[in-house]
This record gives sequence, structure tokens and C-alpha cells, in this order.
Amino acid sequence: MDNRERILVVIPTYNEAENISRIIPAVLNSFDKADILVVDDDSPDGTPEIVQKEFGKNPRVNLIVRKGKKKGLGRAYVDGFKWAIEKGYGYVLEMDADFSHDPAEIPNFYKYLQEYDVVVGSRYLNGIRVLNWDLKRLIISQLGTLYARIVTGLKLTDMTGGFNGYRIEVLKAIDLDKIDSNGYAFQIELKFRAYVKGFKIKEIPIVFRERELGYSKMNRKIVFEAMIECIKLRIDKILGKI
Ligand SMILES: Nc1nc2c(ncn2[C@@H]2O[C@H](COP(=O)(O)OP(=O)(O)OP(=O)(O)O)[C@@H](O)[C@H]2O)c(=O)[nH]1
Ligand SMILES: [Mg+2]
Repeated sequence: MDNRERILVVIPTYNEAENISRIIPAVLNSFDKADILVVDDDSPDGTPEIVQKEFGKNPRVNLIVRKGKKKGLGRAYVDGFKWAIEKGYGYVLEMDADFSHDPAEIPNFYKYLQEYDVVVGSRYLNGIRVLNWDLKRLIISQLGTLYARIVTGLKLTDMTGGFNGYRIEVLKAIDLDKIDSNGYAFQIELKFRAYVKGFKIKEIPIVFRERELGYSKMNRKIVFEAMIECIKLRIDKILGKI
């Protein structure tokens, strides 16, 4: 099958049993050019088994289970991107499993990817569109983006978001094995590497809704990792390593 006109929605999962059986049909129904790849880190709550049982016969739904220890969001995405390249997809979209990102936006990402290499879903473009966060979380997120902008020099309104589309050429041009970060750091690193390579980036407004089911895997370590990573990226760029 020719996948060049199709978009692969890569959904990393760790213990998303409450969300996965609803998010998959929501994505499939949102856009007929979208296929799904779930990249699961061997979730003990049965997430991969649900995908297998409920969608195993659907050719638009694919699953990679990474056995053993939880390896983190960044590595899950890298495995997903390599799979997309191998299968000849023209476009890739990153999306969370927890309904924080609205599948109804997928056609809009696809539309902008006809013109731009990277389409960044921004919660903070021309206003704040975050639902059900307390003020503390919002301030941390805004400070995170501000810090990442200053340190890396890439001026996006949302540096840490995880709802982003990439043309496959971008993912082919980036040395995926060099990416060592996870969590928020990973989202910053990928955007930054695309920017340094000169790809055209477009931000589009998205609404972010706090998850209602399951639990967050965000923690202090992930925030700290992102802060260090920004410095590393800036230095690597100055040294010409990126
Ligand atoms: N494969 C894999 N997926 C992960 C890992 N950590 C998180 N995820 C998935 O990545 C997505 C985002 O993680 P969340 O825990 O929702 O992180 P967040 O959106 O920053 O935090 P909340 O807003 O509190 O939900 C979800 O679909 C998670 O299941 C991991 O180590 N491996
Ligand atoms: Mg989430």
C-alpha cells in the first residue's frame, strides 16, 4: 500500500488502559488518511492487550510493545518514527493517549503539513487554551517555555507541547539515534533539531485538556532533564555538532 499521502499518528502509552480503547476510534473517525501506531512500554495494566484484542484485525491500527523496563517517551517516539519511515508514510503526528489533545484537530495538522515541514500545536499562541489546570501548573509550563526560548534561541510560543506534526523528510534528516532525551526535553530537542536544519515551522492554536482518566507520568526529574537539555542543545549548536 502506498502510504505517502497518509499520516501516521504515533501514540506512546504507559498504563493508559482507561483511555486507549476510546482514543483509537476517535482518531480513526477524525480523518480517513490517518493510521495509528501505539508504542507501549510493556504497560502492566493491560494496555497492549486491549489494543491487540479490540483492534488487532484493523489494518489501520498498529502496535509496538517494547518489552522490559519502561524506556521513556522519547525512545518510544524514536521507535515510532523509524517505523513510519520504514513503512513509507509521508507525515507523522505525535499525540498523547489521554485525550489532552483533540483528535478533531488532525485534519488541520495535515492541511498545514502540505505547506510546512513542522506543525507545532501551541497552547499559548494568541492566548492561553488550557483546560482544568491549576495556576501552579500553568506557571510552571509557561516558565518552561520561556526558559527554553531564551536558552535555545528558538522562539516558539509553546516549546514543550506534545501535539506536533512532521513531514517525513524532517525525521529522515534528523539523526534519530542521537536523540537522548525523554519527556519535555524530547519535545524541545526535536523541534530544535528541525529548526537548526532549516525546516519551515508553523505554530497552530490547539486546546489542551487535562486528563480525566489514568494518571500523569510527569515528574520533577522530567522538568530538570528538560532544563539541562536546553543548555546542551545550545552548546552543541555553537560547537557545530547539530
Ligand atoms: N511508551 C511510553 N509512553 C509514555 C511514557 N511516559 C508517558 N507516556 C505516554 O505519553 C503520553 C503523555 O504522558 P502524560 O503522563 O500524559 O504526560 P503529560 O501529558 O505531560 O502529563 P499530564 O498532563 O499530567 O497528563 C501519554 O500517552 C503517556 O501514556 C513512557 O515512558 N513510555
Ligand atoms: Mg497527559
